[in-house]
Amino acid sequence: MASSCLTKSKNFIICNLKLKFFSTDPTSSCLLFHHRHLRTISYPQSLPVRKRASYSEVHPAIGFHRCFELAYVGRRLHSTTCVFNDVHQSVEPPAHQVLDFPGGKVKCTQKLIFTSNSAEERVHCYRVLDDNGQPLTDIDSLKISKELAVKMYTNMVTLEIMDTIFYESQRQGRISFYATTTGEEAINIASAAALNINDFVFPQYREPGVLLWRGFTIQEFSNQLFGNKYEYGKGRQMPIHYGSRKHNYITVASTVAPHAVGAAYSLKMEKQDSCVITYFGDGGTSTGDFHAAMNFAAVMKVPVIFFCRNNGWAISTPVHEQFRSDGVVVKGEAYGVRSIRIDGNDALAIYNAVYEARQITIREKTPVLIEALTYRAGHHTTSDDSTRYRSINEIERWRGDQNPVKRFRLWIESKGWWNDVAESDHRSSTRKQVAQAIQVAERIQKPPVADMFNDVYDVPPRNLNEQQAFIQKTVKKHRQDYPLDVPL
Ligand SMILES: Cc1ncc(C[n+]2csc(CCOP(=O)(O)OP(=O)(O)O)c2C)c(N)n1
Repeated sequence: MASSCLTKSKNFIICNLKLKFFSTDPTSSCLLFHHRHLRTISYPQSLPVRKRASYSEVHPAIGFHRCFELAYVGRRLHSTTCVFNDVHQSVEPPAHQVLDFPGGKVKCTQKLIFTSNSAEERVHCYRVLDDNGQPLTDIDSLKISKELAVKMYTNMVTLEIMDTIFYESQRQGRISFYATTTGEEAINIASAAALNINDFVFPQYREPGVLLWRGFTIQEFSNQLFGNKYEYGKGRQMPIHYGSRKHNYITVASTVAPHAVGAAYSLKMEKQDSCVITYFGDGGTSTGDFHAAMNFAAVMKVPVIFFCRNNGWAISTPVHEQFRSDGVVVKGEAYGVRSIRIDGNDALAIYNAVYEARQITIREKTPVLIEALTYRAGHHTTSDDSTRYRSINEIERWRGDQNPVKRFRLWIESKGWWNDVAESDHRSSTRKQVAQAIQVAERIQKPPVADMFNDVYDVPPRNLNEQQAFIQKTVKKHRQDYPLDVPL
């Protein structure tokens, strides 16, 4: 099987060309990992077996290829058993004692073995395009049309341009704050492309591309960043906290997962044919909320896609200081959630994985976890300088060789769907649109101060009325200290 390697945080992860979500059904015969002492797939009844050897005993001489083809080749192989053709003898394995436990029957073992805490063999990473944008497998079966592919690419470029210009406008002091999505353009756009507009999006904050894909205009983005009166949050939020009811995009609040699971649960109760997707970073998985949400979703069989953008860093904390596990994907297994690790810089891999996850979650009314390996190629936000805690070489490598936009461009160019002229036309018209939208947004009046006090209570409580009266009095008294374009 062809495979390639993704270097991340000094460890290698093997890239896998097969789209497989780990099953969490303990009765499934394709399970490699469920009962650690037992591999049901590996024992053809006709094959007499006396000895079952651990993976580490047999690797690499025998049995290796068989294990390798499976989607999951994680640390648990060290405590599981492998079949190999030239170690078969004529004695049947001893019958297992079975513990009839309330959570399900468990076979007993006489081996005193603790599971390993080190992931020497890491979970494979699903990938379709290689670093040069060439397919690693037959992708005609994907049925990605020229129209869809070009739309995905142009949206990625638009996002890139928005990031560049909005970031600069913060540097010029025109807006107070910004966070780029640099390096994660494919995650944003390809995941959005695989969803349906009826699916609800619960973003973290680095997913504006999902909203862009759904039709939020550059003017709407600009209005939010400048906090003018046309901004849907009425200027109550920091820049980048976008939200749009008509696009089923819940307002950014840096919240991780439980509210998304609750919404997905209600979709299930209402028997809707749609799902919820919730995005978060590797750092977000260190919150208790992530774990509560995963467990609730698994137990209540909730149609939610947990999409972890594992971009290597949570502000200045690298992933190896975030968790000791093999990333995030293995946590899905712990909670009984079907899971997959994918290359987050390969738009086609992301599209396939989200498309399939959506089918699974709606059809089976069950959660799915996707861990997309990528890299935060920009600073955390405009409040950060990432060169203080990571090398410029590391950043440059991900901006260059691993750039998801470049990789996808190589693919569409090789299909004859894109060329230099189309590229330069799209870039120059998008730059103009963003620049113009900023100029317009900047000139629009701010929302009135009164908007800070309305929309929550039908009848505002006394303390809010008092606060509103106090602020009006203060602003009137010190008019020169407050912006004149903000009505009271
Ligand atoms: C409970 C909580 N703790 C801390 C923060 C402050 N904070 C905001 S973003 C962030 C880093 C999150 O990193 P990650 O989830 O990996 O996402 P990324 O920024 O890398 O996309 C932190 C610590 C927060 N918002 N909430």
